[in-house]
Amino acid sequence: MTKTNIILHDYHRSSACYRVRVALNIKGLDYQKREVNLVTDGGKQHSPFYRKLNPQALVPTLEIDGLVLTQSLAIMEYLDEAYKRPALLPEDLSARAKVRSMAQIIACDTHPLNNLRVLQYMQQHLHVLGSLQRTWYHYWIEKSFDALEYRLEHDDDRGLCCYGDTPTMADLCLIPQLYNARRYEFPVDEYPILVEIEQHCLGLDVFQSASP
Ligand SMILES: N[C@@H](CCC(=O)N[C@@H](CS)C(=O)NCC(=O)O)C(=O)O
Repeated sequence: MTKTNIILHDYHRSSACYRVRVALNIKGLDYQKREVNLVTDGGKQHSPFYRKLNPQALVPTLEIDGLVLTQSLAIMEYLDEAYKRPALLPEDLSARAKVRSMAQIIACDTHPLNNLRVLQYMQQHLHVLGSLQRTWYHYWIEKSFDALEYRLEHDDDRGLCCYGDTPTMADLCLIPQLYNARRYEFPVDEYPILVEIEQHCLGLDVFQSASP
């Protein structure tokens, strides 16, 4: 059997890449990393070479035997469909919707508001920087973490992870977002359930070897 050739265009601090690194680890897939440094020389994501792969100039991009995939949620879904076990989504239809909903709270409604290009735009075009930028950053994390903490507190399906005792896409989005929150000195301790899930996940090899 020929070996699958997998290349992850990655930046170690990117939380969207972190999601995909954990997904690849859970699936037990070997892959090569190609660093796309988002900071040096104005950001390597803007290079003509990289923009051909990913015209949005965002990481991650995953190449699998020449197939080019972008958008971390789409990549995780692809991996979950192509490599069934261990699964990143539960079997049950309504449970799958629940997990996707938690993942999207982070990936669709939090992370895009605090992304590097948003912060750079605020700084360069709107002259919002320093503590004002931090206020913005914290505000959007708070909105989502409040909602997630509440949901998980009232959800009987919660276990060691957001759903049950094994990591799903919800955890793959939450743990990197907690990493970002800590980086920007957001008071995560106000969210005991999220932190408990984080502690559990960070004890697992699949997260440890993916962490920034
Ligand atoms: N929705 C995209 C978001 C990707 C994204 O925003 N990546 C960030 C790093 S976490 C990035 O490449 N930022 C570069 C920039 O803002 O210029 C995904 O989930 O893959």
